[in-house]
Amino acid sequence: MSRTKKLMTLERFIHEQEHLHPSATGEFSELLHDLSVAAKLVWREVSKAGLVNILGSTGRINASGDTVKKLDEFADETIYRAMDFSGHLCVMASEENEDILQIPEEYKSGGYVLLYDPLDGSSNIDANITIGSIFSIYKRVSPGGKGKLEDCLQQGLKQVAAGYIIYGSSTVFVYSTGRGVHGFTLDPSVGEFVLSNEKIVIPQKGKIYSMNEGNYRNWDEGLQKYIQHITEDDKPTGRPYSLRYIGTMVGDAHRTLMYGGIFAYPGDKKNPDGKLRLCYECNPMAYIIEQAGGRAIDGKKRILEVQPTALHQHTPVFLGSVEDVNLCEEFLQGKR
Ligand code: P6P
Repeated sequence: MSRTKKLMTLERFIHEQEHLHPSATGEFSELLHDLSVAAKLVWREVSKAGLVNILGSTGRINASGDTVKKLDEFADETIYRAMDFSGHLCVMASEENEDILQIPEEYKSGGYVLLYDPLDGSSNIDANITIGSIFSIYKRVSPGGKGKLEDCLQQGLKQVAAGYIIYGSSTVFVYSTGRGVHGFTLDPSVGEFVLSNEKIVIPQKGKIYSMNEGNYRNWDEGLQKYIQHITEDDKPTGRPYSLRYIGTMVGDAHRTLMYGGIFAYPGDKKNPDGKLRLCYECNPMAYIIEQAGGRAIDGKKRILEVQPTALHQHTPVFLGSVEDVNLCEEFLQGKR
């Protein structure tokens, strides 16, 4: 019989990874397990969104000024409720909530911190375009008891794990704990995430750029020159690049991870810090891209080195293949 790919569930993989850390207590594995349960519950609603009247808006506006869609609210509550009783978290923070989210009094406070964007790209829900959930896990830094804001405002390089669930043509759980990036595809018939992409490595160079060129006229000159450069017709140097952009960071970043190239949401004259959130979107995605061998910068420095000062602060972001991000950086810094 031909040696097919090993039938490894996310559950089993998490526990195998745990054994690689002699000091592991199993807390971390249980956290990731609970997240995978939340992911399946969100998937169940996302996958039938067109059938059940949970499309449309709640009429609320979230901390980032975005209109909150019903599915957003469902995903936010589902993740919180799946994680709050674990006893492993001292505090959570969600992109949908202005302030940090305390663990209910009746549950034990633990040594980890969870930040999450429950449903990234929700403006695409009604058009059935790929959306996703994003998460970051940190160790607490406050001494004990209830978690604090300082636990949630850590540099991205302090993440002990990060990842996302992408609800697309299939549902894939992608994560890293610092030992490479791995993808697990949901098999709905058995309700298990099964290993589909072990050790994802991003290509050194791609042929796709992914940014909202509708903002081109507001971008700084260096970025405009970069776009002009990569869209010139020069076959020997692999140009012109193709533009692919769906307006869901999880989808655009996942395609960049799998195919290579560059994704960016730059700052511009109107919004110097861009639109994407440092803590909920850029840090986890930067962690994944770097773990896969790519780069993630804000135009001046590593995203993971930025010290957050506010939960919902925005940052410009340029992430993807090393050669593509390096070249873009040269144009941004006026070296080309
Ligand atoms: P624009 C979705 O609302 C989101 O936060 C990211 O997922 C996505 O990359 C970006 O905004 C899209 O923004 O301005 O291009 O519509």
